[in-house]
Amino acid sequence: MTDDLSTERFPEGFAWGTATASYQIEGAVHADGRLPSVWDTFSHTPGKVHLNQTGDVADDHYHRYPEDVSLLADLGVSHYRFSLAWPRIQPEGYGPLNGAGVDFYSRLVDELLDHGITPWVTLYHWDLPQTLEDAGGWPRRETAEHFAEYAALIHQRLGDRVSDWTTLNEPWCAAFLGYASGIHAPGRTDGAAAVRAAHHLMLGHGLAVRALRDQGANSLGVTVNLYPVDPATDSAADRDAARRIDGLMNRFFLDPLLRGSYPDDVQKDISETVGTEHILDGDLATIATPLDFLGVNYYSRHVVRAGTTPSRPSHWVGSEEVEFVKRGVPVTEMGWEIDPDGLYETLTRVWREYGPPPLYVTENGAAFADEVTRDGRVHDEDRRKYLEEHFRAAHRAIGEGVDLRGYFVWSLLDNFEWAHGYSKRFGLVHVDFETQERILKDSGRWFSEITRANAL
Ligand code: IFM
Repeated sequence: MTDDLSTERFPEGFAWGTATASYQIEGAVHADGRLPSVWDTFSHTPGKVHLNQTGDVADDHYHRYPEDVSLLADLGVSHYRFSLAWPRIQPEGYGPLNGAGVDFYSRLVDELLDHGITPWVTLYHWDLPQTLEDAGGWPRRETAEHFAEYAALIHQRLGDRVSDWTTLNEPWCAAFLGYASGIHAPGRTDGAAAVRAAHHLMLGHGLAVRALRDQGANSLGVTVNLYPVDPATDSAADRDAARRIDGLMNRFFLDPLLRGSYPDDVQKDISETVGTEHILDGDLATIATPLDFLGVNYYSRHVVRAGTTPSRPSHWVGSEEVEFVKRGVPVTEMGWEIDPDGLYETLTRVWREYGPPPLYVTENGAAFADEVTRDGRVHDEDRRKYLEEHFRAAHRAIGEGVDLRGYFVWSLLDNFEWAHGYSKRFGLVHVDFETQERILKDSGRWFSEITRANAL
């Protein structure tokens, strides 16, 4: 690395980007042959999402993508991370591709390339075709096989123009929020199903990596969401609570993906809930198929202590009694503690303990209660400061030898924040959900200076 890091320059060629996900921005849920995903079903089930809001229209990105790509160009980003809606491309989750759905992504990719922006595709950001959920969902092994088939088919159609492929976004959320606590789609509350879902998500990832590799792909990765987990005190019980949550949140995914094994302590923690019959010979070798990069999503830190009363339903399978402690430090609108050091710790830890392929921060950002002021602007200094502090933390990790190649801000646009509906705004661009008017926030203007200077 030849750059002078003391001037807080980022390495040459550093990928600056923003990230989005299909269900959160596209809308057009009935357009051109798309069938429902689990999120359509979930959001249309009364009481599941804030104010019963849905992704039916969202940011109407399906129709407004040219405007959104020109916003990306204004931001000066070199990369754009977005996900493909499986039920748009292969509406039932198996069988032939839906040409009209493929064409949408083909047009989007061309528009990005015309603006000199590298498309960075995520194959799965939680919108499982409802047909596959009806057949058993991720707890069922066949879903992993369907996923790999879908990956191979769409790679055949877009692989001539898209080089960078991420299989999954945040398998922890898809498995444990979706199947254990049920606060995300499909809303099941079955800890054993969640553990099996996690395994099959990772198996699907490994099968897809192999399939794409066979087709010549050479920039393949997966995105996990990681948190540093600290004990509230130095007591043995609190330290054990931290071990448990770190195990389920971080190591339960990093170990299989990067070492080809599940952590023994976590297997023991969950053993009363679920057996290991779903793990077949060869699965772990498939899951640990070598990668070209690892995507890290980082938002906050967990501080935990031992508790006595299990809370159910819970996404902390086998550790339902652990309590989460608030330290009283500033939080975002999500209630998440702002902790840039946690990003530094996460990146350096993964680098040190796992010796992974090059890293990318595939998501980091913050929701704040933005307001459009009379000058027609959004003066979101809190978000700008949040990003600056996190960029500095990433820079520090690079200075200590972490091979971090890029940083994607979550998110390009205010969007459908899952169970929170439209109540949490993460965008660098403000969206008026009535009129669909977009306004570049001050944080976005500032970000465009960073991307162009490649320095803080
Ligand atoms: O909006 C989500 C995204 O879909 C996945 N990562 C976290 C973001 C903020 O909650």
